[in-house]
Amino acid sequence: MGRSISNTIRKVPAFFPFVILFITFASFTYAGCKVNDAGSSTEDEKKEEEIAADKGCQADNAMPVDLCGEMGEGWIFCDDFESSEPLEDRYFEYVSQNGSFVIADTVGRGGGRGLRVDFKQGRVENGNLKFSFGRHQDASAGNKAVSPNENFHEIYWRFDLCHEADWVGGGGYKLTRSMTLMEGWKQGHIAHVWDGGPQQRHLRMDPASGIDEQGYVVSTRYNDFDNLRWLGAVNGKDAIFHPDSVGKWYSIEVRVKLNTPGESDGIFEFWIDGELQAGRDDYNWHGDFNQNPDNPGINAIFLENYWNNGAIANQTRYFDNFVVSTQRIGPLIHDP
Ligand SMILES: [Ca+2]
Repeated sequence: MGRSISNTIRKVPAFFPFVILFITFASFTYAGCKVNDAGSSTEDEKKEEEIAADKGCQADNAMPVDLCGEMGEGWIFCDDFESSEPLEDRYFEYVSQNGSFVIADTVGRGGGRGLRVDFKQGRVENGNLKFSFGRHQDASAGNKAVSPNENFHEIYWRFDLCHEADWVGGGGYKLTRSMTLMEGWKQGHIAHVWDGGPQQRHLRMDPASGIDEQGYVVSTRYNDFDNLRWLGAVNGKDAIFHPDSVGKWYSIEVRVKLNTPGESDGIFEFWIDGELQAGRDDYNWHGDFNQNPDNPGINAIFLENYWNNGAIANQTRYFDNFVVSTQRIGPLIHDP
C-alpha cells in the first residue's frame, strides 16, 4: 500500500516571527534526522534498526521496500506495512495487545516498515491481525472484505517472518491460518499453520473442518473443538525455529484449495523460501458444501501470536510483506 503523507499549513500571523524562529531551531536540532529521499532516519528509527540488526533480523536489500506499488498477477491484496493508514482500515480485526503487536519503522525485511511483535513472558495472547475477502455471512467479518461478491475456492498467501537471534521455545505455537468463516463465526475449513515436530522447531500444517464429510455445517461457534474433524497434520521439513536457524528472514507461502464437491481432492501445502515443506491433495474439507454457490468459500486469513501456555521469555519477532493471491506468489526476492 502506498504511503500517504499529508501536510497541514495553518495561518498564525500574530506568531509568525516565533514560528520562523521555532522552525529554524527545530531544523537545526533535528538536522539529518528527518525521513527524506536520501534515506536518513530519526534517532528512534536508528535505535530500532540497530536493535533489529543486533538480533539478526537485518534489512535485506534483495527485498523491495515498496512491494505493493505494483500488484502481481492474481494478487487480491498486498500489505508491505509502509502505509500510514491505520491497520483497522484494511483488516476487520486488529489486536495490538497494548502495543505489543505494531507497525514499526525500519524493522521491515527491505529496511522499511514492518510488524513487530513483543512477546511477554507468561502471556498467551500477544496480538493478531485478521484479514477477510470474498463472500461473508457475518457482518463484522465481512465489513472490510476484499472482493465481497466472489467465492474463492483456492488461495495462496505469503509473508516474511524473522525471529530474533536469541529466540527460544520453538515457533511459539500459533502463526497463521485460513478459514471459511460463517454466521456467528462458525467455521468450515481451517488451514492451521503452527509449530510442531521435535521441540516445536518446524512449521506444521494441521487441517481441520467444521463441515462434515456430507457437507453439513456442524461447527456452532469459533474453535468449536467438540465438532471439528481433524484431517491429518504434516510437519514441514526444515527446522526454521532451531536456535541455529532463527535470526534471519524467511518467506512463508501457503496454498489451500477446497475439494471438488463430493471428492477428497482438497489441497493444503506450504513453502519456505520457495521450497516445498509439506503438502497433501486428498483432503475432504467441505463435502459437497460448495455445490451451492451461495455458500462461502475461503474468506479469512489470520496472522497470530498466540502462545498456548504463555511465552517462555520476553522476545521479539517481525512480519512483513503479506500478500494474498489466487496464483502462486513465490518468495519475491530479487536475484542478487
Ligand atoms: Ca515493509
